[in-house]
Amino acid sequence: MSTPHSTPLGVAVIGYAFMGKAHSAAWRNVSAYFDVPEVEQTVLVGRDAEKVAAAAQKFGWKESGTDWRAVLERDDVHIVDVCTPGILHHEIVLAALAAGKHVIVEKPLANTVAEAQEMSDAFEAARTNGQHAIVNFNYRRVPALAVAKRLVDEGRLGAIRHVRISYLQDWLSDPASPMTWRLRREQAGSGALGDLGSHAVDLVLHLTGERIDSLTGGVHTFVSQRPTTDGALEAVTVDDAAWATARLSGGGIVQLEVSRAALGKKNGLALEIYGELGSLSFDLENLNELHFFDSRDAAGEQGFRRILVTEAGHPYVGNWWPDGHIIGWEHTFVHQFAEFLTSIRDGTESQPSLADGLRVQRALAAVERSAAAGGSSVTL
Ligand code: SOE
Repeated sequence: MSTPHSTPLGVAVIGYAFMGKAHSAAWRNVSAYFDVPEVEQTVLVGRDAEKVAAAAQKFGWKESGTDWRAVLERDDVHIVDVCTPGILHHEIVLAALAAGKHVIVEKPLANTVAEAQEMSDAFEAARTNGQHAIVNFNYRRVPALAVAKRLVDEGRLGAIRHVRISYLQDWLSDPASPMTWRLRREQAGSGALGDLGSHAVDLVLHLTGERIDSLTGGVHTFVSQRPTTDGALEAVTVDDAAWATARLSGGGIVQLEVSRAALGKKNGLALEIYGELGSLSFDLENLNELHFFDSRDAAGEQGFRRILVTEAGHPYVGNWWPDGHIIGWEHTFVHQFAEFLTSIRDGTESQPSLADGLRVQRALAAVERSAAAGGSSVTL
């Protein structure tokens, strides 16, 4: 039985690779920046005892473990956060819900519709117990996309006519890129379709607030075999790319395209929504910006305006930095400290040095001296 309001809420993350790392950073920061119940990074779980212990220490977890079932029995774990390959989502989520835990699960929810249905049904029962569960469609929480949602909900776009969304990556462009669990149907469920298409479909449904009533679509695999670690070739059993043309319940048309073989695109999520009254466009490569066209602007002054979504009134960003300080700004501090700690470890000179600070100071003082001298030239 969960204890939803006891604090701190103990968290267990299952999986310590890319998503485990990203979720760890989020758990580490969330209570420091947002007014939310206190959380505790109780335990990080993975299959390899040594590797998960090292990751736990690095990412700030109190403990590590290799047995997710044992973790579900603990009273000090209230939230179970599933960052495993898709093949384990169904089993772990059902068990976590049965154990009374709140659940976060990475996208896509499951490898099959049947699994997803069972998980969703299990949650319907668990919610009466006060439990909570989410699928981590994290792009909904990009501030610019939250503003997009607000504009659509306020009717600023009017009826939606077109949605164009593409999510393109290129890490599978090279046929020599090795086999991974993401390329095995039994482990991942599907390829770019589930991995990237799940985000794209969720954004379309979330932002428009409509249903997809019908669609035509396709999938394609460009490279059908890939090298394994021992040099053999293994068949790729998922798609490299997928696409669909869909009709929304309100009559709009959706064009959706996802690929992990779009050379040059590293993590390109682009979205355009065209409505009867206004239009929006967004590109994750410029995630602090939203472009908005309002047909009610004065004639002769119309055009897409760039909204820099960094102000206190915008969703989420006020909890980070003052107006105008983009998200991503905080990473420069981490980078600075990483350089500093590296130089301490390596015995190299730390920079920017105090001498650099002095140079700057001299230049500033020279400006004042020049100003005092009526703008005449001064030497440093
Ligand atoms: C890999 O393609 C991946 O990490 C996805 O699994 C994530 O959901 C996406 O946000 C970034 O790319």
